[in-house]
Amino acid sequence: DCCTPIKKLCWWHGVGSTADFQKIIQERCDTYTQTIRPGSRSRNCQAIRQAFMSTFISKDPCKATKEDYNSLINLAPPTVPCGQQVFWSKTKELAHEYVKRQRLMTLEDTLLGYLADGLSWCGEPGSSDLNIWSCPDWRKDCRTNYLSVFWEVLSERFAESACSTVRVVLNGSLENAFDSMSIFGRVEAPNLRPQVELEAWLVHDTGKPPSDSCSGSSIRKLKSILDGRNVKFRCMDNLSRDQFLQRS
Ligand code: C8R
Repeated sequence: DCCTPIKKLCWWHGVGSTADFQKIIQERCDTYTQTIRPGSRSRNCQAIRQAFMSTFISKDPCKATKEDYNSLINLAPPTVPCGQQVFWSKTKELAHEYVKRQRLMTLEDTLLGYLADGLSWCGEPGSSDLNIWSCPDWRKDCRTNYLSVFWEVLSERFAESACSTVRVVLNGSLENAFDSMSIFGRVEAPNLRPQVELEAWLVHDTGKPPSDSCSGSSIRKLKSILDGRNVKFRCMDNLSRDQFLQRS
């Protein structure tokens, strides 16, 4: 049993909750609302922190539902101005570098994405504490854990709100630059609205030949998901990381 109580704590296969989780959420929220986006409509960081905690505290860490996150997401929906949205898959650091140079935004540039980036959290039934020892792993324990469901539901809302032209930065150094099991593949691409235009950029490591291209089977798969939703698609390939960042 993956959840044998030892010292009343469950031992899962994933990393435990980030130390000082609440404090980090509060501090990041204050920084975001006061320094990073001071123009954004004023948000109550104490209420956001409390709403975040109550999504998972005292609950079975394997029984997260999208609904658990509704009230939190409604306090700070992950929307960005039309035409500024950037998705990524297996290119997190590059995508962030890219948006910094442009007036563009990833999910981590919205409040909830910024708060949660790089953190881990889970609770346990019958306790008001976070489990700092371990949290369920997506593969080994359960898919319906709070961390996975958070990114899925936040990404879904982010994709649903897309308008005009949006971009995705894909990793051209992988054999399959488009992964239909990734969050971009499972959640974001299938939730783009009709009439949105998606521009895919396949970017490979500088100094190496690309491993996938716009005519490869993984991108054809992406195209077919989008065709089914009437989403327009353009694809740019054979760009090294340096070329991509320079033209941006
Ligand atoms: N998105 C998903 N996951 C995110 C995330 C984010 O913004 N930010 C973080 N830190 N994570 P991957 P993908 C964490 O396989 O599956 C959105 C989560 O723990 O390289 O295609 C974003 O809008 C998650 O399990 O990419 C982006 O467009 C991994 O990082 C896609 O979804 C995902 O890493 C990226 O998700």
